Amino acid sequence: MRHHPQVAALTAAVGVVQRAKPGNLVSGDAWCLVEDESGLLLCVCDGLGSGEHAHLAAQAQIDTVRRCADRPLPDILEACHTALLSTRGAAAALLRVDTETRRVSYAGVGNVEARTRRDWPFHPLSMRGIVGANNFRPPRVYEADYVPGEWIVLHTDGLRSRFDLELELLRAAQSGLLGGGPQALAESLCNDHARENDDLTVVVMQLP
Ligand SMILES: [Mn+2]
Repeated sequence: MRHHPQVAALTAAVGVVQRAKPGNLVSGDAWCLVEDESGLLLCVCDGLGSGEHAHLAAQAQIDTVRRCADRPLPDILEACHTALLSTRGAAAALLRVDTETRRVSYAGVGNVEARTRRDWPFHPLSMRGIVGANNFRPPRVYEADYVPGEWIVLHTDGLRSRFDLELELLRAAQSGLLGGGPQALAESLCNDHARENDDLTVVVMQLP
């Protein structure tokens, strides 16, 4: 199922593929993109397990991110942790893109990952833990400068993480696929690297 309702009005180029585990009506993954004057905030999350209860945890995460979007990343995740205590919990990653200072920052907990090109010295890692579980601690925040046009992928564990973004971009450029922008790359990553038996969310962004 493709799903990119918020994307049309944005200056950032974003591609998204999201689909539920086969046999499930709802996905336990969720994502959102919030835009303000100074930039963008992207969240991708994966409610524990799958189905309705995972979906509820992921929606609580997204609701909280939208409500707290102007706060520092660790504060947003703390607020999410509180909001998710009554749920199963979720893995979550946040990416802030400050388009004025051309800085990006990332904070992640659990099995949601960010992938970047080798040449860009920004390789943020998600910390162990679950938002909404007792072992939660606010994660480390990774920051870097960026040049407009740079690529980043955030994905849940419905996508195998053993791909090389640099290589994928090179292949996509050579085959003409990159003319389709981030959406074409997101679909290609899913075709080649999706796990069969999990919810899947892949967000590809070309930074503005
Ligand atoms: Mn998952």
